Amino acid sequence: MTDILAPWTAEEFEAQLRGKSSSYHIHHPFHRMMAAGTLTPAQLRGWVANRFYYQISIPLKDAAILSNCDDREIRREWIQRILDHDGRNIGATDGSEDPGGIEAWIGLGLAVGLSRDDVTSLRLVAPATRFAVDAYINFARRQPWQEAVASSLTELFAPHIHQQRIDTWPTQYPWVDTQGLQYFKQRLTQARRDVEHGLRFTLAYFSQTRALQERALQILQFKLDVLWALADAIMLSQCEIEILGAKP
Ligand code: AHQ
Repeated sequence: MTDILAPWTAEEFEAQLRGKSSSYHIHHPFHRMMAAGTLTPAQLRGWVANRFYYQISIPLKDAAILSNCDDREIRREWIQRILDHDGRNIGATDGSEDPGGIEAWIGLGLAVGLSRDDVTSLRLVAPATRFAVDAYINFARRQPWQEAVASSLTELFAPHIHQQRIDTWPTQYPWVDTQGLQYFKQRLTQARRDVEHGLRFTLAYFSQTRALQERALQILQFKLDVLWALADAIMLSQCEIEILGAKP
């Protein structure tokens, strides 16, 4: 059916993409509890420890896109995403370096009372967390790189959730060292820059036919479902810990 429909205009296509904001994980009960300040310290620590698996997987996802992508101009922009997370030495002469987002997320772990080993050992990561994140990474490895680019567009909605944490945690969770919020602060600019690139490409590439535009919406819904399933996994794993005691 979509083969005979005319493609949406770029404005209509972008509105369709942005219209999926209602499926974004900011509306998940766990994130609504986070914003309301009703998470226990253990639940907040569980979220930080589980989300670390997502954070360390993002560079693998982006490296998969680079390895599949034959367009040098795309690669020149996309590689910045790996550096944002892994960090790099900025000035070889003065030895200055950017420790990167993964290190900042470990700092978030320390700020909520976890040890570096609690976070980096991954021993607190629930099986369903791994399944949700691995589904995203394997999508990026196996699908055409153009589809993996489109899947990153859940970040259309990310600045809102990062800003929400920056605004609410100091009053809702005053026991958390505010230095730990650095990760969310740096993502505000990085996410906006990433989305500008990913959206520009997606609007151009997927606008060739209505079927391609519908495929882009399907891909975005898949990634929205990954983030929703990730929140499900974290919320349930915390219930299991409360019922069973410490993680077996
Ligand atoms: O910290 C996040 C991040 O680095 C990324 C990369 C991007 C992608 O390539 O899929 N998505 C993403 C997201 C991050 N944080 C999530 C959050 O709620 O803290 C949001 C998530 C996204 O919206 O996709």
